[in-house]
Amino acid sequence: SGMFELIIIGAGVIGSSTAYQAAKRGKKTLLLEQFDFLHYRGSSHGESRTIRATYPEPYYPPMVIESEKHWRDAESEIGYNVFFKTEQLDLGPADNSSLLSVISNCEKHSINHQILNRHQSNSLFSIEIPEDWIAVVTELGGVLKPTKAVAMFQTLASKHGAVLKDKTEIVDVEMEMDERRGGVLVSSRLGEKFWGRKCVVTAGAWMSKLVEKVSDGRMVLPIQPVETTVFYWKIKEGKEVDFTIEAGCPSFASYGEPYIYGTPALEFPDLIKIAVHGGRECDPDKRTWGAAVAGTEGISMAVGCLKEWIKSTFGERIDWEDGPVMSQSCLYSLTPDEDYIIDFLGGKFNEDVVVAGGFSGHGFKMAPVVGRILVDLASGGKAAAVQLDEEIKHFKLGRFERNPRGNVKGF
Ligand code: PYC
Repeated sequence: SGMFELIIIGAGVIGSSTAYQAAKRGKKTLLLEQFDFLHYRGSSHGESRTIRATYPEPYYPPMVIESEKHWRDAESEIGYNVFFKTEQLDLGPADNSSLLSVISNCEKHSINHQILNRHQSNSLFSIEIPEDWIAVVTELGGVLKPTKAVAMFQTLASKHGAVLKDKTEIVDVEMEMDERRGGVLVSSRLGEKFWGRKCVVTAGAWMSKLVEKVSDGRMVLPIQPVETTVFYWKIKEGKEVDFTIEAGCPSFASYGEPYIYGTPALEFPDLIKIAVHGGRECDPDKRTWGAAVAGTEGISMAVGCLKEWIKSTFGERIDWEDGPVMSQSCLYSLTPDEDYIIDFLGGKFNEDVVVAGGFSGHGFKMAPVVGRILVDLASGGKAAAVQLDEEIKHFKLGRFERNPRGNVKGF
């Protein structure tokens, strides 16, 4: 078959938004997925993801601000919403260095924010914090609907002419040897071959395995799959407080130890999502589900922490005594510094293969801007990388020390 300008391996939110942006720019695009589209085995499924512009690192807020525009553009094009906006409330000890950096980044990037003491937090949001804590309110927060958002990008990509193919596991990526043809050859387990000018690998928790395989063991990306579990808690009946977005409930994060976060009641009536950022290392192809996960020590510790936190923060408005009423699991792809990897793969692939992964549990919200960057990089090569340097310099593979075999060292 003919040559695609861009082949994208992995149809989670990053790959799907990349396919949308590439196809919209008129590029002949192929989006490949190893399982069924919209499957529940990776990091892009489910009912809610947080969006917030509050970051301790100065380089993420502009990416979130740009993403908001792209989220709204895609919504207008498809005709439904995937982004439910509300305020973001970040809580923590008044001297917490991450929270102080969040505040200085709000100042730096002109993000409207207000700093509240415990009395103001309690009266404005019915969220109680300790005496020596503060709460930072910003206007860009809320919830993204993941499965719906990925379906949106796939539908739009297809509308703009992209070819979408699922149940296609990729086992090899090679450079085309015939110089007149050029480009990259991508092979599936079933023996199909796809030919592209450029290739972008957005394989989520499978990133490291896939790159190791296609580089014949020479390149090992430091991306560790981690299984996390989110919990839903019952809002007690008959209480005056309304935890919906319509009633002004914010999305929230607590910069204590551990980092706890939550989103308003939206996806399930009378339930609120409150969870701990973190999880346990796993092999994405050998997961234990359900009861096996629920029985782990990590889960009981997380639930214990959450009960204490909910009791002191929301008191009797949420039923913490009986524990969560529902849980769902999902994968993170952690890098050692929890910053993303967005770079050319290098080696024999030079600039023809671009990798994007290691989103470390905080990438969903930024899928639109990452998609834009990936299409820029894949189309413009090294010259584009120079132009984008300010945006991508924190995401380069070179930051991980290389060992003598040329591998990128892990943890
Ligand atoms: O990006 O806000 C976030 C987040 C919270 C928990 C995991 N990721």
